[in-house]
Amino acid sequence: MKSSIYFLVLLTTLFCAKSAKTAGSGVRKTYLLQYFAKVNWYDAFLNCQRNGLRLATINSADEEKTLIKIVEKAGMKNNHFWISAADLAKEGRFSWYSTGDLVTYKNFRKSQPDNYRGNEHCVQFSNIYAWNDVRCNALAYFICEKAMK
Ligand SMILES: [Ca+2]
Repeated sequence: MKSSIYFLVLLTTLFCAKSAKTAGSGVRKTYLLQYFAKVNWYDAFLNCQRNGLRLATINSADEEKTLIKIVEKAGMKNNHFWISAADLAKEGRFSWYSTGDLVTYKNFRKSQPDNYRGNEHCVQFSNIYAWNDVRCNALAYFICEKAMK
């Protein structure tokens, strides 16, 4: 009962959220798409934290497949979404800032990451264009995740 109330509150707070379970990496998680407003990477990170979630990680091809299905189901195919990968601490070394783990599974599109003009340190996911490093103050929708117990 408590968890269903929490879920309702969550849905009210995170307008336009879409979720699904994924079994990748042995961790069950729920992805929630946020497409009520485009924000920079920092705001995306904080927004997830404020709602008891974390900016999304993608740790396997299976998890990415699940996420792609969620994006397609939501009719958000041609959009880019912030995920928590960034190389802010050290150029070229991408970490998941929401968990502190190094990024091991990667799906950057061809010729990315390119750190264009030396100013691209935050990663966006797209179901069509895969991953790209982008300026962290660019505006995009984002994806939060919740680890399931
Ligand atoms: Ca780039």
